[in-house]
Amino acid sequence: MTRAVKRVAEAIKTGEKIALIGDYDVDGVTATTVMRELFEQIGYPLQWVIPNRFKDGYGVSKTVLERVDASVIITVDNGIAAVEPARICKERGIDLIITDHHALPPTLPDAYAIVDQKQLDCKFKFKEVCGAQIAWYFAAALGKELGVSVDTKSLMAIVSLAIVADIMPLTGINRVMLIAGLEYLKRSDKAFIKALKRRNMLKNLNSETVAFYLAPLINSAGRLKDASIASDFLFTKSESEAEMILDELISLNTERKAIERAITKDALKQVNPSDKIAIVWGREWNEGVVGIVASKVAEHYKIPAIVLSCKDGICKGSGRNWGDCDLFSLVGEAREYLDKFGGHKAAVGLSFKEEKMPLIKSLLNIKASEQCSKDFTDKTILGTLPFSEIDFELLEIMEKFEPYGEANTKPKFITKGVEILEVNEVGATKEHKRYRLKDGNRVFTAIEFRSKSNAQKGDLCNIIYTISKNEYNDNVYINLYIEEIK
Ligand SMILES: [Mn+2]
Repeated sequence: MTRAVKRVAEAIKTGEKIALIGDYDVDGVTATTVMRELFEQIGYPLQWVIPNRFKDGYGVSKTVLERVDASVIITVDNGIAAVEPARICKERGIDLIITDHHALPPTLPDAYAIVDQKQLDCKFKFKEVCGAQIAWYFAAALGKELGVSVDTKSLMAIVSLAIVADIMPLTGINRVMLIAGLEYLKRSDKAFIKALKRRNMLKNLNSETVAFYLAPLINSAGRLKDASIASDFLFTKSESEAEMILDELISLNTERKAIERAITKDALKQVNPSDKIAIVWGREWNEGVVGIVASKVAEHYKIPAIVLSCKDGICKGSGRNWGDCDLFSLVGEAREYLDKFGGHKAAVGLSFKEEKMPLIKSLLNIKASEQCSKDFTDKTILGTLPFSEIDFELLEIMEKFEPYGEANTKPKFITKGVEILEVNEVGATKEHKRYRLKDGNRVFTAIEFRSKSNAQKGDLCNIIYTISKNEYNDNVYINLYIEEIK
């Protein structure tokens, strides 16, 4: 970090051109925006590029390098595997500064500086942080090096989105930065927050609304079109511009959902019941949604899943973990057959030649059966709970442990022998169900999203669920969210 910020400070003092290369997911978009804000605060021009998923692919590539004209290039949320681009930079006399958080490949790029907490000799205590957090530390360090005061609170507000979206464990520094960041975000006068509020689309700002609502919205730009739109959304100081971009993001997100639904349907059909890892593919599936489809397949079959889009003999895709596997080390077993590979325990990105598919499929299935335990039990279930124990006091205790997310999941409970008083299909496509459930003499309303059960009125069931407080017309209600009913 010291070497990196000294070089950038020198470039600023001597008036060199500086370029930034980001990434198209929420983490990369956020990290890019943090750096844009930083350079705006410093008052120095920054060229910035977020690679286009469809035209450029991931990370520093030849096409991206063609678009920048600078003697110093900084990467955020990518670069740790950029061996070839680093060589090209060196050849052209460009000092490449890599800031990344991903796991280290066997060969590191020959860059001017590498800032990645996963490096073995790195003393930074927290090993699971996201790219935007590394960018934030970079911003603070550069401000210090230049003797300029940087508004790190405003930057942390944006970083909080990435901590949730990049599925960082919500423990240690991540928890601290998330709580503080969300607080700054709530109080901030950022144009995109105002735009969301004006549309009545942001009643609560917490880790759940970020994960389920804000993150998909921001992601939709890179998945379908170009992630630069999303960075502009977070960056703009103009409310009218923020509202215009918001309209575009909303329509991209709607389109994304439709594409994703169609591909998920196809993908689910390809999985065999005996598979230990689902590896499914389609001809020219939209590369922007394969990651989400992978998490849907993983969730459905409760095994790790890789979803690939194949075109011109090359398959590119994303994997999502399930259970207690380490997906990065699992898929790493097939490294010799892969052209590109990167990621971490929970998610990977990869590409390989289509002809290698059968080989990779069988190899990873064998490795998965060895490395991923079959009797994975959901450690987030706290225990059984009779309805008589569900009250506002319990909710208050649960609120003290917020924000919930990865490695600090919202507690789930089991109640056995619950009677179904009423069941209704709800939602535009009737895919969700609303129940009235009775246990002892207490009755609660429960929601099951994307219902998989066919439990009927009058049945006695066992349920796994989380508890939420909902405010409606100035009244406060307790609702159950059903994970499983059977
Ligand atoms: Mn990332």
